[in-house]
Amino acid sequence: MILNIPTDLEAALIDLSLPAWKLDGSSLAKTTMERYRAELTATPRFEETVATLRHALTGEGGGYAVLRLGNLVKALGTDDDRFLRLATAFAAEVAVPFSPFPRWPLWKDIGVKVDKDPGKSSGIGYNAFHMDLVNATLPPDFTTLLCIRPDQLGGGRSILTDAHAAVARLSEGARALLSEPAYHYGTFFDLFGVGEEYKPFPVLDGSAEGEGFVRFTAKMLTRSPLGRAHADAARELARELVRGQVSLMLQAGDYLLVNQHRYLHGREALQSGQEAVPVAERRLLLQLFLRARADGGPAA
Ligand SMILES: O=C(O)CCC(=O)C(=O)O
Ligand SMILES: [Fe+2]
Repeated sequence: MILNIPTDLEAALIDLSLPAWKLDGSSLAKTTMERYRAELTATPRFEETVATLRHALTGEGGGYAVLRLGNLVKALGTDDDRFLRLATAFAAEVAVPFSPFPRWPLWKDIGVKVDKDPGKSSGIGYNAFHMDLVNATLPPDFTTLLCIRPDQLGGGRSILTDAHAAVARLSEGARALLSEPAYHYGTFFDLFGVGEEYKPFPVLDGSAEGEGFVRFTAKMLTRSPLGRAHADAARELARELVRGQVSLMLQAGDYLLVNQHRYLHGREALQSGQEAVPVAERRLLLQLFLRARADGGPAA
């Protein structure tokens, strides 16, 4: 769902000046979360806005949300971290922000590289439906993407699909194959806070229907050698994921949050002609991962 924030909240957030965040290991420090929370709960209608956001992500039928922060990025710019601190504060109301990549900053740049594998993170092609960190035993509970600049040529729509709804439309046979540990994808190197490498993994983990991860990436269909029957079952799932997809164009300041237990995400190809766009004007998203609190609650 798309979530606009109330005008009075917007005005109060623009006036707020949050301190720089601190990390505790690879997670946002508890002191920072408490400080941000204290500052934000004093703004008008903040509590009801984050309650709506949480419900969109974890309530019945939910799984993703776009929080529209366009007026905030317009007012604050991106020369300093003020806008990013506000986005971090909203994220921390959902779950604990963390970086699985020890040497990288909390927010990871996803820019546009014309010479990269087009189907991957900062490539220019179609980025097929996937879960982030699919080959970890504990993938991030939420993956979030903050749009700083959309593709000025008009491509790169975000795609989302309800993974459990797609699984429910599969044949029994396909579901049985997808429940076998016969899938693998990618490398696992120097990651933090996401458990161990999971290889091979089952797409369906035996949780009750509609529960658990649908541990899937359509990228393994072209990039990992899979047995014939298992590959066919995965292709059947990929087809259903596409059948159920929604797509949306993120605008500057839009913050997309995805509950990885329910939805898979991806990206349509960028518009051709990226070579002619100066690097500093190309599409730019910032990615942040979140770990659910043990009790599922919002408090820091
Ligand atoms: O470029 C996008 O919109 C999505 C990128 C993505 O899903 C990723 O890097 O994991
Ligand atoms: Fe992703």
